[in-house]
Amino acid sequence: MQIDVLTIFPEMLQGYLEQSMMKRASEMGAVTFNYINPRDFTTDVHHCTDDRPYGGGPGMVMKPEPLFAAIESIRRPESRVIYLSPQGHPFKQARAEALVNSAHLILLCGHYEGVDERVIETLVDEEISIGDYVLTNGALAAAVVIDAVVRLIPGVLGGGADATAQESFSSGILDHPHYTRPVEFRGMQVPEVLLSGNHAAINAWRLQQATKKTQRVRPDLL
Ligand code: 9D3
Repeated sequence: MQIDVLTIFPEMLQGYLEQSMMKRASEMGAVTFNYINPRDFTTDVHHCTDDRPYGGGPGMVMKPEPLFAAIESIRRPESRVIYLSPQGHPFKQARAEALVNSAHLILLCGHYEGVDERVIETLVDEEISIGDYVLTNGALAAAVVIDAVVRLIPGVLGGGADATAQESFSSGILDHPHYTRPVEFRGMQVPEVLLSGNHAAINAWRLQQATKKTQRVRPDLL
């Protein structure tokens, strides 16, 4: 899988994508990350990527010319162009599971107030938001989407073929509590059932705990 990120602040993403699991994924050849700076596709002397909004109002808007030039220079028939913006579809695990089947993702990070609407109408296949809160720009959102997708590429996550099969959100509810040694810590005990060796009882307890937690914190999932 190839992932090209269009951003005027590539360093914001590089720091994250060059560590840990994302680094491992690119080292094993499961994914290739490229960074494309729209500034490199400007033709004016000051290399302007933004301009004032028609109709007035605060902030600046990313100009269409550098974004069209940048995207048209890298896009192929199999490319999927995703624009990260607060106006996008809320990002869910199901989208990550669908996107992992793409050969080429182009992630366009919003900066300033957003991008010229003609870019969205003409070049963007899908607009994604990572949640209902306000970020300063789309770079962190791109890192979130990339992380969620790349860890699903077979072999990237350690722990065998179905390491992602048992996890929270795949089952539709939150995870159960976890314990490790010591069996008593500052007077707090590990629940007896987990020491029993009775796997049917352990699974029943975990499902009950997960359901209670989901009811309490995320009733919308039930
Ligand atoms: C006043 C209107 N604001 C839109 C809600 C302006 C605005 C705020 C923040 C415009 C851009 C941004 C920068 N955010 C993103 O680019 C972004 C984002 C986000 O802020 N929240 C959740 N998901 C995303 S994806 C990209």
